[in-house]
Amino acid sequence: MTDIATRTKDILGRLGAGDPFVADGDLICRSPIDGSEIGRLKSHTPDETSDIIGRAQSAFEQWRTVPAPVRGQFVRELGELLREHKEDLGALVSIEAGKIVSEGLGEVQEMIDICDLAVGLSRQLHGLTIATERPGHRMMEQWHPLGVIGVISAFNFPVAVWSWNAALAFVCGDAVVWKPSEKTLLTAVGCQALAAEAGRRAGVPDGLSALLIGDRTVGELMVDDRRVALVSATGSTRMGKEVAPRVAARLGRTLLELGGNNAAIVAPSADLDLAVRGIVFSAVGTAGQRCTSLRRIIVHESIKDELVAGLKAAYETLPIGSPLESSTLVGPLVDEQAFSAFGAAVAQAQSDGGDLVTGGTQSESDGGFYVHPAIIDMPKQTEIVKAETFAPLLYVLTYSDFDEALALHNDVAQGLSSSIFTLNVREAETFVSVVGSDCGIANVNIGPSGAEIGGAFGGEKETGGGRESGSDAWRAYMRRSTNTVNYSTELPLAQGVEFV
Ligand code: UN1
Repeated sequence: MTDIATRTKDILGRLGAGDPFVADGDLICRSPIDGSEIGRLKSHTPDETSDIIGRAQSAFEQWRTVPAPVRGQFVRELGELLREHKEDLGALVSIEAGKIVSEGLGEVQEMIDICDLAVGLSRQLHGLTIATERPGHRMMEQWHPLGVIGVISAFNFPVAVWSWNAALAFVCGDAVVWKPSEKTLLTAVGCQALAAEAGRRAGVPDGLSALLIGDRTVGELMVDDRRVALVSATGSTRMGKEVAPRVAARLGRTLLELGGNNAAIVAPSADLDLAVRGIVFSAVGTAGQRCTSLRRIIVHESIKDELVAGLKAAYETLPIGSPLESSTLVGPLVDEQAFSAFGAAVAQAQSDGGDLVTGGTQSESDGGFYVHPAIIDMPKQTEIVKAETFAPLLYVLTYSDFDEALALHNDVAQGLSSSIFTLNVREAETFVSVVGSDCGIANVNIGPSGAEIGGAFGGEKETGGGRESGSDAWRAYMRRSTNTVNYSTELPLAQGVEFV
C-alpha cells in the first residue's frame, strides 16, 4: 500500500467507516495526487438501490411526525461530529478530490456552518397568516416535510454539497438518499459514517440518511424512482439536461446546480492590488474546479496591461504540487479527462487568436495530473470562452465602454456567479441591478467564488435555477399547504358567489 492509501484507511477507521477495500469491490477509488489506488467499493445492485429508497421512504414516514426542533438535534449531533473530525474529513477531501489542506478544511467548515444554520432553522420553518375576505375565517399556510430527497453530488465539493442539501432536508423532516460522484466515493463513505453515528445518538429512524454507491445506472434508478420527491443535482449542465427531463417525465421536482462561466469586470477605478488578489483566488483556487471559479475577466482597455502584468507575476510564483504540502496553492486536476480538456481548451483558444500570457503547460508528475494555471488574452469572446472548462484557465477580454462590458458579461449560456471590481458607485450599483449581471450571485470587489452559506446559492439560465443553503432555500425541501379554517356558523363564499 502507498502512504496515501494507508493514510486513507486510517482516516476511514477513525471516522467509523470500515475498510476502504471491500470484498468483490468493482469500483476503484484513486487519489488524484499520484493516481494511486486507495480503495475498492462494491456497487449497489438495482434491487439494493430500490430497497435503500424504500427504507428511506419508511424512515420519512416516521421522521415527518417528529417536531422540527427535535429533528434539529440530529443535525446538531452531526455538526458536533464534523467539528470533532474536521481534520480527518478535510484530509480525506484533499486525498480524494486533490484540494489543498486549507480548502479541504474549509469544505468541512462549510458543512459545520450549514449544520448550525439548519439547527436554528428547525425552530423557524414558518408559514404566513393571510387576510381572508370571508368573515369568521382564518387563512394560513403551513410547510410540511416533502419526502425522500435524492442528492447527486460532484467530485469538487465531495461532502459539502451533500450537507447543504441534507442538513436542511433533515430539519425539514425529509429522508436523504445520496448518490455521490464516483470520483470521490470514500469521502462520501466517511461522511455517511458520521451521519450514521449522529443518527444513533439522536435516535433517528433507520435508513433516514443513505448512500447509493455505483455509476450512472444507479443514479438513473434514483432519478426515475417515483418515491424520490425531489432530485437535487449538482454537476455539469450536460448532466442536468439529462436528469431534469427524466424527473419532469414523472412530474417530480428538481433542484439544479449546474455549470458556471463566471466573470469579473475590472473597471478603470478598480483597486488593482485587491483585484489581482481576488482574481487569483477565484481563478486558481481549487485548481479552477469550483462551479464558481473565475473563468473570464472583462477589463477596461486603459488598465488592461497593468492588470495582466500583475496577474502574470502572481501566477508565476504559484506553488503547484501535492495538496498535502502546506505550502502548495495549486493541487492536481481530478483526472486525465480534466487534464486533456484543459490542454484542448488552451489549444483551441490559441487557434481562435488568443495570446497565451502565462501557464498552460501540463505535467503528469508521479501519476497525478498537474497543470500551470493559464491566462489567455482573447481578441473576442469565441465559443471556447463561452464553454465551461473545469480547470484553471482564465480568459481576458477587453472593453472600452461599460455597456459593452455588461453585454459581454451576460453573453454566455451559464448564469451562476459574477463580480465587478470598481470604486465607482454607479457602476457597482448598475452591476447588481436588474440591468446588470444576470447571474444568481453578483459581487462587488470580491471574486465570484467562495460564497458563505447564509445566502441562497445557485444560478440562472443553464446553471439550472436552483437555490441551496441559506436565505429561504429550505422551502425547496418542503411542501406548502394553504389552509382556510371557518370558525363561524355561516358559510360565506369567496368572490361573493351565492349558492343556496
Ligand atoms: C461548487 O463549486 O459546486 O461559493 C460550489 C463557493 C463555494 C461553493 C462552490 N462556497 O465557491
